[in-house]
Amino acid sequence: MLQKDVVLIYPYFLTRDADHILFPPLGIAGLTSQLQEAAVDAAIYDCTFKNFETALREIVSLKPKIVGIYIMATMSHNAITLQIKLKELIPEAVFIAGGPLASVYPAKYLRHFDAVFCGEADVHFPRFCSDYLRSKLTLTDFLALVPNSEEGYPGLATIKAGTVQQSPPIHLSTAILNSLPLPDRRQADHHSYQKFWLNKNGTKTTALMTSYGCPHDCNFCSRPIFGRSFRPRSLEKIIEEIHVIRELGYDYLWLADDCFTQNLDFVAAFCQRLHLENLDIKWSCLSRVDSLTPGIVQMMAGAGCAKAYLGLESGDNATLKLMNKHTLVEDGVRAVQLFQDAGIKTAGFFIVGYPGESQTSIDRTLKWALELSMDEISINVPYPLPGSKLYNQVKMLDEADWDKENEIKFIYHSEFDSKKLAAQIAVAMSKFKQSKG
Ligand code: B12
Repeated sequence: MLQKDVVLIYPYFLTRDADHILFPPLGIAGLTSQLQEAAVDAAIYDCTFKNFETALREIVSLKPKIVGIYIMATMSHNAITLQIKLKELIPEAVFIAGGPLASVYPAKYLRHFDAVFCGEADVHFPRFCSDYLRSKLTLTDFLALVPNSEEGYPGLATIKAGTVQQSPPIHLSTAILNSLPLPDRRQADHHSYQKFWLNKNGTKTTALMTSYGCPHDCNFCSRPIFGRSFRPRSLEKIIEEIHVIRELGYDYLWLADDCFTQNLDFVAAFCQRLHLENLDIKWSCLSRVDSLTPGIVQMMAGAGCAKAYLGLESGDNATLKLMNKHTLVEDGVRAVQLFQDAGIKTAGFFIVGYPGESQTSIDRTLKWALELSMDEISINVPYPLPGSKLYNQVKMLDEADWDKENEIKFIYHSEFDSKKLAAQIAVAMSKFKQSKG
């Protein structure tokens, strides 16, 4: 393998972790294109289809000067183990962490990494790598010249004189986001990803972002990277990216936006354009249940939307209020009907055991989840992600760890009995499966 200046690692191992949904990582693909545009030789190392030992050997063979590791919930242990082993094998390399979990716990990851980039790392992380590599300085000497302010590298956290120093992260403007090169999708193992999806549901699915951020403030949600400022991408860029995706052989898009139906003018423009381009591609998206119109849902169907994932959360208006969801049960009923009428499949997310809700509210939610006749449902207990209001509201268990997948188990001190709730959820899920034949 050729030597690389920067290697960006996605520390997810299909062989070691539970199998569910897989996509080539988009964040590090974007950063890689930006590094390449800045004439920095960069590679993506996606561990998904590798085993740990092969990954270590192949990364070391690239002799990177900078190793960047993405960290989100469930990947913390893998990321730290990789960093420790790689540091033994390539001690001269600089190790940098980024991504959603690293962004909320920079001090924790600075115990292992030389630096953490918090929040949106576009533009500033590639600039940091390029400046550092060109400087020929040691990292300590280079960092000594960097101010801890927006004039330095927004989002950069390091340890200086024994204390954590950080430049506050910033949200990039729509104009800047639209000026970025498309993510480098060429390096992904498309054969393995497509084989996985064909076996799973007969499609060849990959992820695409059409917008960033969500202005809503649901208490259980954390928005560690893109925050509350909704920024749609330019349609030109989106369509160009879908052409690339089609050329790579994919036929189905998972729109990974925080909330795709946030701005209905944008949704309408996207659907019109997709329809005109005749790209012959189906897609799914995540939608809120309020403010939809029959017209927009029909346009989505006409443009290839095959499934909408709806954040229904609770069948009880008082609980929706506790969640600060700003929707009503009636909005949910209407939204499910609109999608069903348009021939779009529906999947619903429900939460039971929310702090402060009653047993009657839980029973109502479980009953409602079955009554809606959706195509897929997912029911879980709250999962307070760091950065969410819920996280600050509850007392986390000492053993709560972000490596565990979201199983039906409280990771905080709850007033509900998790075994009883898990049994209730199991009954509801089994009735749901029976209803689907
Ligand atoms: C697609 C997606 C998935 C996919 C796969 C992830 C993937 N391949 O990217 C699937 C559906 C499998 C998934 C599953 C889960 N997900 Co998810 N997912 C997303 C989603 C919707 C989009 C990710 C994406 O592509 N973003 C677009 C790119 C451009 O952003 P990015 O990856 O964050 O990259 C930017 C920065 O983070 C940074 N950066 C990224 N990598 C690096 C590396 C370095 C070195 C540096 C310096 C910077 C850096 O720079 C990038 C550009 O600004 C996000 C929400 C979101 N809007 O981002 C949630 C999100 C990442 N998921 C989340 C969660 C909780 C989960 C689950 C645990 C859910 C569950 N309960 O089961 C699972 C576990 C996954 C697993 N594999 O173990 C949380 C993570 C929270 C946290 N604090 O870690 C998020 C943020 C959603 C949320 N609001 O809570 N997810």
